[in-house]
Amino acid sequence: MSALIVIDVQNDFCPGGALAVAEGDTIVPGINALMAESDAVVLTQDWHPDEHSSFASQHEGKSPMETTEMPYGTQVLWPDHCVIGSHGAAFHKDLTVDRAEMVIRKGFRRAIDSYSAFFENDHRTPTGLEGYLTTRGITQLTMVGLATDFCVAYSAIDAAKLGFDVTVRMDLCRAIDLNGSLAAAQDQMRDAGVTLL
Ligand code: VGL
Ligand code: ZN
Repeated sequence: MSALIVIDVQNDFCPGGALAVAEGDTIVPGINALMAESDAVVLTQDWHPDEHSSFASQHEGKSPMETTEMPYGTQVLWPDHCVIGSHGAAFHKDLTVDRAEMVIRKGFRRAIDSYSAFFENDHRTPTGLEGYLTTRGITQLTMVGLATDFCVAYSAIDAAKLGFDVTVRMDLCRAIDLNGSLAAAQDQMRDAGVTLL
């Protein structure tokens, strides 16, 4: 059994959004088409409380795209984005959300960010998605969405480490590409055994 995992296709990651990814909206029609060919569809949704610790606004003297040290490691500080219940946190209006059987929200604990759909950024706290997929007998995953070099890459690497057969459709992803993060993410995905198409 296979599943299509659609990562964070939300208004804040599309042009006009708070953390806009260039061309983030252009992948929506292709993702919708791919849903029709998948046994199961899962959507992820970045979902932060308004004082989330990944927001630069919560750190005196820090600007977006700078980093800080958190108990779980180095964290990039972002503009405020995907605040719970906001328009920015909603899915892009053209995404076919009705086809999804599962929506997994992540990043809802103030003190810790969660790029991956499987584990929060401590690489330890599970989101529950592994159990959902496993109990449904799903072993093959195709990943698409935003952003290639953060939430897609972290999700794909964790999934491969957990033993899923993982393919990332690069044509249906778009990247933030902060200081070479796209090239680094591609290398790390390949090293983890992820197929990049
Ligand atoms: C993401 C930065 C912060 C993503 C989420 O979806 O890639 N990036 N929160
Ligand atoms: Zn976020």
